[in-house]
Amino acid sequence: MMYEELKQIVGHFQIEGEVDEIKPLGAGLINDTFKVTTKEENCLNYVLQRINHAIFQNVDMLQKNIEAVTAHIRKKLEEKNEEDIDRKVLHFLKSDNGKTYYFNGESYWRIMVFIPCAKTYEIVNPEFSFYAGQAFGNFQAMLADIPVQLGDTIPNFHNMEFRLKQLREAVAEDKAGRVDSIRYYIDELEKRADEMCQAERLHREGKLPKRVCHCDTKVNNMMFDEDGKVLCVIDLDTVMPNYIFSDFGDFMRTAANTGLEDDKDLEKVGFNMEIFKAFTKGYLEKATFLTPLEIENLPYAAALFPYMQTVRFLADYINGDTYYKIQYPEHNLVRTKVQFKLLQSVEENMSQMTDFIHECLNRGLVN
Ligand code: GN1
Ligand code: MG
Repeated sequence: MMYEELKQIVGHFQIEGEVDEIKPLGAGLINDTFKVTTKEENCLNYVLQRINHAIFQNVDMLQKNIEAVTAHIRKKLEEKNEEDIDRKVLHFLKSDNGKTYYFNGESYWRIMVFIPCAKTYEIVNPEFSFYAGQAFGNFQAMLADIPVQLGDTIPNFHNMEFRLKQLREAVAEDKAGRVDSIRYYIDELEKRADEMCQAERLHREGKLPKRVCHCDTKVNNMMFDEDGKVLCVIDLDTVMPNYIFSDFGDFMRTAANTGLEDDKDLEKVGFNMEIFKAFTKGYLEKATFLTPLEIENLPYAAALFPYMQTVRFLADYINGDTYYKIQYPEHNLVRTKVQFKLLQSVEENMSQMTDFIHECLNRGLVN
């Protein structure tokens, strides 16, 4: 997209100062993100995003969710007399139509304030993971009493039964003629399908609640300050009611993977138990609302997310790459292989994870 067009879009929002530069930012697979730098040194900088409207079909609901979530978190931080609140919760600007988004006849756009002196990471050490665990536990705790009912910005987003149904449909249609080459993965996924749909079953039986979750706790969706402390959680598009497994599981899937999400060298991919332990400690310390059933199932959550992501990447590969941004034709297949290798490594660590959770329970680390 041309600089002038982007600048015009920015012009529909009340920013401080004059635009100097607009450059691509981040590594998200769904939305397009840009950093808007202003000329004046004492003015704020901004983040401009084009919302992927094919995926987030109800942008009005999406932004209402985000406004409710950020307002609630801000209020909680103010009540606690926290310092530096503007770096601890996102702030979205209103456009000239009074909404926190702008439609230019083609796409939906939004602008938030760029948080200064903050960093995101693709890889974290155990110490940072501990802080991240506290931050996500805290995030869920702060949102536990949000006074509005949040909408499902993507219906059935982390519903494993639904994701398997989508995979099976993709296989039946075989739009890109790729099914024959990936039979091995389909069979491996089917072997585990029943076990992996446990959350949906527990929910139906009334044993597992839905709580407000972030639902995209990739390690790179968190901003850290100069000392490695978490400032805030970003990428709020998928904040919606779900099982807490989502936030625990997706962080493990990304942070405890010793390789990259699209590593071509599968030798590098594996599950790092030190990251698991550190994150779990931090999370359990803050997520004091968890039920024993939720806690006991955290190892299941660690397996569920690489499993679900294998299903999602594979389905997209079979469909001919219509959902995730790709950089080369086999990209979704490479991602599928990584997630599956990670899942196998999680499975090898299952009993160790369970022991660790019991240890935490026995040592009273859990309320
Ligand atoms: C997408 O937008 P991003 O890159 O943070 C996806 C997640 C996947 C992830 C895989 C709305 O997240 O669910 O886990 O890619 N978001 C959506 O990397 O589908
Ligand atoms: Mg992201």
